[in-house]
Amino acid sequence: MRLLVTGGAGFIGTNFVRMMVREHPDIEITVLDKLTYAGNADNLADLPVHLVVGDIADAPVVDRLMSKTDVCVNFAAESHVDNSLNDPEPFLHSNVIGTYTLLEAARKYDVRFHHVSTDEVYGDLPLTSTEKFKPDSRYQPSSPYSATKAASDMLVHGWTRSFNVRATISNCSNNYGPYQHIEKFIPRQVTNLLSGRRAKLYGSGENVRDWIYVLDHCHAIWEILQHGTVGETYLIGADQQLSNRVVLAKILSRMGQAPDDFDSVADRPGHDRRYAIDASQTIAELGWQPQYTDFDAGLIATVMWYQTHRDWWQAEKAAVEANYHKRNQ
Ligand code: NAD
Ligand code: TDX
Repeated sequence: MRLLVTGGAGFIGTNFVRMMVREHPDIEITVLDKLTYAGNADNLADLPVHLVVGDIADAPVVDRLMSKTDVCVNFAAESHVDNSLNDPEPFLHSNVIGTYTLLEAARKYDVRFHHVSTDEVYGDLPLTSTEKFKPDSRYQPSSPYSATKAASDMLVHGWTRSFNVRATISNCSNNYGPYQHIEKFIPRQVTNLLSGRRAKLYGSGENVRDWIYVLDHCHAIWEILQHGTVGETYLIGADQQLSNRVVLAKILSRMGQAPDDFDSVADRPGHDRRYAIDASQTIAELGWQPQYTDFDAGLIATVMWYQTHRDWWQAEKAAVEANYHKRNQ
């Protein structure tokens, strides 16, 4: 099988490509990645994969690569909500035009296409309820990021129904693990503490995220590619709902800091209150199950990864924090 992985030099894409090389060395992998600030070619440097540096919205490049593949998994996207509040344009380009460009080429060459999406397309849930997102929950995105991801999902639906593109979609909850960019919540706090800065909690910290270890997400995607039904949406989550305040307390404790050793900072505008995924349909249909269900163990492994991979993040740290600081002025 020839597999094209777009966005394969980012957080989840890197974990997916590394998993595939480890567990399915017979598969021929090409990565198409623009290497934005979030992509890092070094993540893949030791692997027998072909990296093409390019944009998923560049039709000639996409056409050439799609003509030579059997399957395409699309991880490529602008992925950070805070950045989308600051400047939405790159989100429209990569998430909407990029997905459209991939779909047109998948249609032309009849390539099996899997689109990696997010639970944020469903908006948020009240803090007090026990409700969870289901595959037929209403789309009501809150941010430019989630609005563009919702738009990309809709494009996939349209191309599947009208043009018979053999596509599936997965909507996953918050991932954590190695190779996540230090702008994101967990790695930001861990690297703040490792670099002598204080942790930063938005608003009240009561907002809840449903955490999944990145490899569980990657295994689910591989199951969908092998056994999923074209036209279907698969929800992926590990049922690990925790408030940001609780996650931060675990990080502080693990890293030997006092429980109150953090700054409460301005809240994110439009901040989604709670996400929760009901993955029962995915589990029933595919037999996939999350394996890394001990959040504390996964968090410790993640903290250790950032402790032992300073060279991966240190050069960027000051600029990422300066960027946050500028926005909060
Ligand atoms: P990331 O920001 O770490 O990586 C994105 C990658 O895509 C980078 O390597 C970047 O260089 C590349 N890219 C961006 N625009 C591109 C373009 N126009 N052409 C080619 N490459 C481009 O993101 P991530 O956290 O790994 O997320 C991957 C996908 O999974 C995204 O589609 C995201 O919406 C989705 N997702 C993420 C999470 C999460 O918790 N991180 C949860 C659910 C879904
Ligand atoms: O410094 C911070 N302090 C803080 O309290 C940061 C960066 C975040 N937060 C809060 C905001 C959120 O409630 O932590 C929570 C998680 O924030 P992010 O890491 O920015 O993730 P989120 O906005 O939930 O989106 C993530 O999960 C869904 C990914 O970035 C998306 O790509 C994915 O679709």
